[in-house]
Amino acid sequence: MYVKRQKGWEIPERLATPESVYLNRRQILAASGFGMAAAAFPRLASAETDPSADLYPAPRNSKYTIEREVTPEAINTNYNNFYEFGTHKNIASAAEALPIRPWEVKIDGLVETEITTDFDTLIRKMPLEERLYRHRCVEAWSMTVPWTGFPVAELVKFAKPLGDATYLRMETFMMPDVATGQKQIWYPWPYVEGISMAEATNDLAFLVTGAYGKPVAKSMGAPLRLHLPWKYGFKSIKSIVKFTFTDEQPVNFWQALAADEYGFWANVNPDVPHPRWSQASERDLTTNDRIPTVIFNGYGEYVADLYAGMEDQPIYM
Ligand SMILES: Nc1nc2c(c(=O)[nH]1)N[C@H]1C(S)=C(S)[C@@H](COP(=O)(O)O)O[C@H]1N2
Ligand SMILES: [Mo]
Repeated sequence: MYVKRQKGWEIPERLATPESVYLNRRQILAASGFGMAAAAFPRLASAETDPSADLYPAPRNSKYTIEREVTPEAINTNYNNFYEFGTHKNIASAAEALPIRPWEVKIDGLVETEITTDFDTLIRKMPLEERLYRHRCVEAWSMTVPWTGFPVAELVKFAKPLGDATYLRMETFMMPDVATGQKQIWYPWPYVEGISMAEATNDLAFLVTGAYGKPVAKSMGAPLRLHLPWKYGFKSIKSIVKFTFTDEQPVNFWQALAADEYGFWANVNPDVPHPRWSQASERDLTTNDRIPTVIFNGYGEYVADLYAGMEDQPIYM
């Protein structure tokens, strides 16, 4: 059979887990006798009553299909970094306490007019699509996620930033009574991240509202999180409540905590080790295999240009 040699992001669809595996997960669970699925997975029940549930599944953008198998939903929703709910990976049940409605999103800073909008109003103004993206954590594990969402560029268009805005700063909720990790005062809460305007308007930069064909799980950053597949995972801030357009480079959560280990740009590069470990390879959570890490996590053709002439800056930490 003739197989066309393809670029990293255009690997054949057949190599990705078929949609039915996750879109029909509920049917599969029911058919296999897991009639108590809603009790075993309380999130499935809440996803059904989510006011945005009718928006899923969204059409898949076939430009972003990839070579790896989609990571099973149960792994993805139960192996998380979400320090607001604990410093370990097993935060899924604690995160269920997060109230995600009503959810206000504020847009401020260097914009024509400040906007405060309800999440459900915002999402219905955005063109939702599904994309398969690789995710590479700075801790050297990775997974493949069927996200649903819209390009950050669409949010930028909606926000109408002023010409002097050069960065987009994003902030997570602050609710220490619910997210008890936020009571640990040695962390610089709330979680903050930032990207340049050139990055924000790059087509790959994606605001996530869903995953696995339904509203995104709380453990994965409901109702609105970022995903930047060419950067280390910590850039992909969860449960966003505020977008601020600014002319100052934001200091992110991990930078504020340990600037010698975590930088602003954080682009994936196997040849630039973290001060305490190698970045040359990663553990794929889907297969548990150790696989080589690729520069820009394999998305260089989209984003390498963004960093031309910036060799004097720490773009890989
Ligand atoms: N608000 C917030 N966002 C966050 C984090 C966090 O602790 N808090 N962890 C980051 C890190 S280190 C990673 S790897 C990803 C993990 O996303 P996942 O749990 O959906 O895999 O979220 C990122 N976004
Ligand atoms: Mo991470």
